[in-house]
Amino acid sequence: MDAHTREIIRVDRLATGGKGESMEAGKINKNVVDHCTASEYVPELLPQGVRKDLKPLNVLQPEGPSFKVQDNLLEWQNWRFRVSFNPREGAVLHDVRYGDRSVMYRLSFSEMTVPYSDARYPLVRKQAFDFGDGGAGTCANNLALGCDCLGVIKYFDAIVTDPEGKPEPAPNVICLHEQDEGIAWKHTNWRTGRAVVTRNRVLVVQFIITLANYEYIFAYKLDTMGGITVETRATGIVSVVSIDAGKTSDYGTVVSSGALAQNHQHIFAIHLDPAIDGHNNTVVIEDSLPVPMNKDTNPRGNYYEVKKTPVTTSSWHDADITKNRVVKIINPSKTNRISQRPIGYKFTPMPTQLLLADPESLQAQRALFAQHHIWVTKHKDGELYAAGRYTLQSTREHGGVADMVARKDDVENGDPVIWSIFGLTHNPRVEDWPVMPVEIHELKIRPCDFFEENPGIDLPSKRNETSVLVNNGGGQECCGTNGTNGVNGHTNGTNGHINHLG
Ligand SMILES: [Cu+2]
Repeated sequence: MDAHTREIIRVDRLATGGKGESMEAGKINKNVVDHCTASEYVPELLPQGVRKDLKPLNVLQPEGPSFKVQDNLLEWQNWRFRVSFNPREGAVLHDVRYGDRSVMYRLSFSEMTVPYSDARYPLVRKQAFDFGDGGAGTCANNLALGCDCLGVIKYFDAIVTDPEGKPEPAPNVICLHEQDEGIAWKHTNWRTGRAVVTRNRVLVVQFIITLANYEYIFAYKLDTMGGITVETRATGIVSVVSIDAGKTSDYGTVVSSGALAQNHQHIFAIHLDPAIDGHNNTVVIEDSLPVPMNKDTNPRGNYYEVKKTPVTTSSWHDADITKNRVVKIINPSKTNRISQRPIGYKFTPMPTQLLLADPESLQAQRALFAQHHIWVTKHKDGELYAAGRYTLQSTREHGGVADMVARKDDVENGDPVIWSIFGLTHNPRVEDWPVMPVEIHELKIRPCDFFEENPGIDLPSKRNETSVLVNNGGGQECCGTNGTNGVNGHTNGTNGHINHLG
């Protein structure tokens, strides 16, 4: 359609064939959906109803939450930061501090592209940029109590712009809550049997977007041991096209009679603007490498080398599991008193598959960011978008990370920005229909010689008084009496057979 005259110019008919068949649409089949079957996900429409044997699991916080909120300032377990919300990126964390020390200047979800792999026209054009095209903030859900998270919840409202450019209130677009995250650390002294166990807890800052068929759940999780996890969850309904009855296809999976879910990728970009005890930071690529046996330095062959390479110029890097590649962000002018190494934070770039489309293809040209796991650029105000500011109907990525890196800025001992790229190659399964179970990715940013001991060493190891034994509700001791861990030879002690380190 000509958008100005609203005149229909051409009708592109979709091919509905299978393996080995023409890329062109064949004879028009007026009964194209006759072989399709109904697929429901709304509970009251499910023919089998919902399962009945799941008992309630409640999160009770009788004394309220452990966080404090004042406007957009959040404080919790030594963490202190601000949260904001904008139409493009959704929720953003600012000025993240632990105690009185800065960790992160700005942390955000920057972009995501979803290129599809169906080679037939016009499906070759299927490629979403959820942040640049749709706007993560604009598409954010209005979250509801007792639905999207459990426990004591704080919601934040925001203002977005409507299509006329007018301000529009967006209620409950961010939720904040605490979550039990399993065991934080534990040790049982095998000589005395004394077990000390603590629980990790995370503060979750979450927002959820619905972009047409898909849902994405984005969360920043700050933990009680100085770590920050950036989490993405993909769910919703996979995108499908019609396929003739009985046929299969190389372009995807038949997930329901007549419905072909095409193969595609979801490639995310996280924007990390660190401030490790100030802005004077350096990015270091750390590899662990084998060392050949050598009579002077490695006489028995067990030694391996940890090689640290500072990133001096803006550049891209790729994950490498064969080298245990770690990205460290250090402050070269601050030394950890204990290790005598620079203080820092680190993360392991996720070794997920990068963009598969041919480098010359339109898909690849539009998403240069999706072709490497790590981009290191120099901070420049306003540079927040991995695929550039304007992605809608783009023909090439402009002003994205590839252009930023091409400036060859000096990034050592300056103000670097790191872009972490990861995602999933999603070749659908029948189980992804009619609505897809969450696919989770986590970027784990952890302190590395930032503290002088385990920052969670002072977590209480108190017995949880509400935990009960199955069936009788009795209170057998699991980790000691009076709220402390004690010697216990039964459930939590050692079994007396420890003869080896291990
Ligand atoms: Cu998918």
